[in-house]
Amino acid sequence: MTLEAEKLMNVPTIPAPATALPPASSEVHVRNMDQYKALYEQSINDPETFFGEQSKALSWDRDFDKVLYHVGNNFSDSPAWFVGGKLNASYNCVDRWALQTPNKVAIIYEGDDAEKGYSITYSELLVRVCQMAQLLQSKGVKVGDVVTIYLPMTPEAVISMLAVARIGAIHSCIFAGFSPGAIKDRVIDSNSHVVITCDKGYRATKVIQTKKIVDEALESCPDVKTVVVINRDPSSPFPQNPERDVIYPDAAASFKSYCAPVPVDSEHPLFLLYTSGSTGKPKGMQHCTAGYLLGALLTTRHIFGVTPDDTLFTSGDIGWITGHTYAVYGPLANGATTVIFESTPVYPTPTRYWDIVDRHKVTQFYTAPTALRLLRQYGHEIIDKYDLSSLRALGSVGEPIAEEIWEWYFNYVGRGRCTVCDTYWLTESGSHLVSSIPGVTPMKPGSAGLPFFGIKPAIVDPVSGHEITERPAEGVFAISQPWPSMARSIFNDYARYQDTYLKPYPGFFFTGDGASIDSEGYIFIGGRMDDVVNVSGHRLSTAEVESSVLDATMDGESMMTECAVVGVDDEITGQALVVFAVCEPWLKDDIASGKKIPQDISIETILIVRKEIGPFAAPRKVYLVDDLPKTRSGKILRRVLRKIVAGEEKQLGELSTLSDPSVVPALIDAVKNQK
Ligand code: 6R9
Repeated sequence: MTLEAEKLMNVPTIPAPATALPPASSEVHVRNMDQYKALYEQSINDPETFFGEQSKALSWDRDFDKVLYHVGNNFSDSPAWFVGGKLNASYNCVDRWALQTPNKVAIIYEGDDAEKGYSITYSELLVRVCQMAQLLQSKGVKVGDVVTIYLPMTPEAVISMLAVARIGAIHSCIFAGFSPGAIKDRVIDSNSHVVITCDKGYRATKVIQTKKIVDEALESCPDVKTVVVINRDPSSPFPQNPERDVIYPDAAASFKSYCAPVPVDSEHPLFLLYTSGSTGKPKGMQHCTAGYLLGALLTTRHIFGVTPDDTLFTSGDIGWITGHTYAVYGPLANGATTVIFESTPVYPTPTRYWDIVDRHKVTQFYTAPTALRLLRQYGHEIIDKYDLSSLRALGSVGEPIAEEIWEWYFNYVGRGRCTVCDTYWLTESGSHLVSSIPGVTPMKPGSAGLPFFGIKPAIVDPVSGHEITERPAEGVFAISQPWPSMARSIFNDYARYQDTYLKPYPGFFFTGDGASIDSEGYIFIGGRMDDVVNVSGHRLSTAEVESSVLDATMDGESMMTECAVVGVDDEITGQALVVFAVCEPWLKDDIASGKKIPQDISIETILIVRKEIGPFAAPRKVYLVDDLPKTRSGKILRRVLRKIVAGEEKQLGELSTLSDPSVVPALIDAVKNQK
């Protein structure tokens, strides 16, 4: 075990024991550690009985015949959950509450201007979902078709997702920060013929020309025959294509206020969500209906303690899995209220989150460390004037939460009363894998906590591929038993799914992260073991960014012969991207003759990545270098580049595999000279 892992494991339990903290719900579902342990044991040793019982939380159109079906052991063949069952996700999230409590608020919307916020009740939500569903059907959308949604955090994004699910189609949400190139790739890969978008987005007074971005992307997507445009500002024009565009809400208003949901099989795909992996092409992670929905429902209920009386505020965008599971499906499947927030945490003031918690009596607040790091800079005094007493649980997601941020969150936002649920999970897992449970499991700062029901963690030796069973242990974080909300495939590419998750460590589902586990079973996440960089909680593959740099042209000619992208520590965003690029000979000549200035080329490269992938992916710095550190077999040693940027050139480690060691001093000079 490394010193670092040992250090982590010695972190004491925080002074306020969790049992002294209030549970996250007055109607607690898991009451104490003994009950957690008993339920956990059952969920692992007898998942069929456990999840069979838990599945009663969903409404079924047809009961399933078998809880878990798979051939052979573990993951060796696609496990299927709730086989033979039929249900509909939008019925579970909307109808059953609209029938029982029609006037209860389902969605609270907050944008830039708090005065212009509004709420939507469950009965109103049902009408809007039904009308959108019929509009989609009228445009030919059928069971199993993929509909792309490119929308900012608005109620219409939720309505669109649920409308797609209502008719048995599959939604593919694309984060509204993505650029035309990234949208095009995802629309084509998912074979979408229908896209739902809006005229404009609004963030901290900035107006985003959403429709224009989509139009640009769709220039290369001839198969898209319909674009549903949510017209948010009827008073201002936006580019229209009469042959393709359908304007909402006008076009939906003529449909009936109710249409029956289409029951689908448990394993029927509910959505695709594209995420980055080690290789360039983003993967369309495919989630199924019953297992996913149950995972979302149970984690929201048991970890955050959400009941129908609660208001959950998840700041994560619906373009990411956090928004899917904890801003949409989790809260609505539990009949609770969800806050959909379109603006930024610092607009108009850095107290926006606390203001929302206070005004709407938010009971569970869920955000990412990157936002907390930003807000912490403004001091805690500005938080003190808000009444945050409604809060019962605080969630953190996307990256490890550093101890000082954890303490700030716990002390000043939670005021020492709320458990910090450091939730560890990923797009592929569908719902939380590891977290503290308020009032149940004690918190250890630095640790995400204990596994959720049905999650059997394994620490695997990266070299031998064998599970390390002694405790404490450190290695690759894997899961050794199927769980209901795991992604079922990569869209249209099950072989890639197997190669990425099942084959690296046979018998286990590989998460991509390293971790350690202490003698009490507490899990400490170490970070990605592949070439994935986490910028503000957004997963980016270095290969994806590299390919956009390599595709870059200037004056019609390719700019770079090769490049390497690495992630470096960043105070606010957690990690930031740094590019090392080698210019094409013509560009080198132009630089040498003074025709081109290196700074301009660096800026141009940053702009190209912004344009190709999205503003959030903009590299912090582009270094123009003569060569990259490569092994004799041509593999780029990104580790060396990371150390050089971090100023740790004395700790470059083993360099004997480099084909040309003289590149190292040259790189160190380049980084110093291009500060
Ligand atoms: C939900 C989400 C997944 C990657 C994951 C890991 C990192 C997420 C974390 C965490 C440490 C936590 N990650 N939660 N690392 N502690 N509590 O973020 O999904 O966008 O797919 O990212 O994020 O590295 O592998 P996704």
